[in-house]
Amino acid sequence: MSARRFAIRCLAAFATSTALVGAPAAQAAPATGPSSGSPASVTAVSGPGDPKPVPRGHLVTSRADIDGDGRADTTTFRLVPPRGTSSSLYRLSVRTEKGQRAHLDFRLGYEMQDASDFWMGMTGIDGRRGNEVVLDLVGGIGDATDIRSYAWRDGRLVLVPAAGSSRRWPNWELMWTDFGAARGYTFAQSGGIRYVTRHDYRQVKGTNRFAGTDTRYRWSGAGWRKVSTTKVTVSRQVADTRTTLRGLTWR
Ligand SMILES: [Ca+2]
Repeated sequence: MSARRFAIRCLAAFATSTALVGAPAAQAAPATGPSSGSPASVTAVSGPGDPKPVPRGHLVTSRADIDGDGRADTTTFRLVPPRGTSSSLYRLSVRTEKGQRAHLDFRLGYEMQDASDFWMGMTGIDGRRGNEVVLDLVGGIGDATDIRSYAWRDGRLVLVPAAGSSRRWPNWELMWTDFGAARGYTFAQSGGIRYVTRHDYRQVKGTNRFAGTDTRYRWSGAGWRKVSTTKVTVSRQVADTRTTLRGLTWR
């Protein structure tokens, strides 16, 4: 997914994100029911470091290790056929290579919107073995993002809150320089420890420079722990490079 697409999606971020997005409706439970899907064309070309494009449709299937045993598991995100409800039910399901199952349900977006619209990919977010599932719960509607990461923990799928986020808004929050601010994250691994730096800048009035903070967090085992905050002033060009999720390997 390109930075430009993110930027376009940001236009109405303040107006629509809360109205359209529901919280996960259920915790992990045995996954049941048939899968549905209609793979067709492939989404827009992505650049280096961006999530990999997936076939458009009502079913996304991924093969990456999620429980940390090094063996590929099956993760799906799909539209559940509606039963007279106005919003659409989507289900994130995992079946591990060992045969363990869990799922999370979401009510999202407009009726019958492609499941692939919400899928970003699988990548290592936290400092634990195994990948996390990354979804954008806005799914391209309303020009906003609501990026959330989910991990496998002891047979359940659980939210991994973004570093520095609030309980109410645990998403990985992005903002773009076209809107007079820059926000994003840079992930890094050092000495076996997972770090992420949250960039949070505002445009300096009347200039082409952006000033704010880089706040570094480390994965503590139970969550992100703040390490340090540094004040920075950077050019617009540099700020533009910090408005995504950088340093991730998408699978
Ligand atoms: Ca596995």
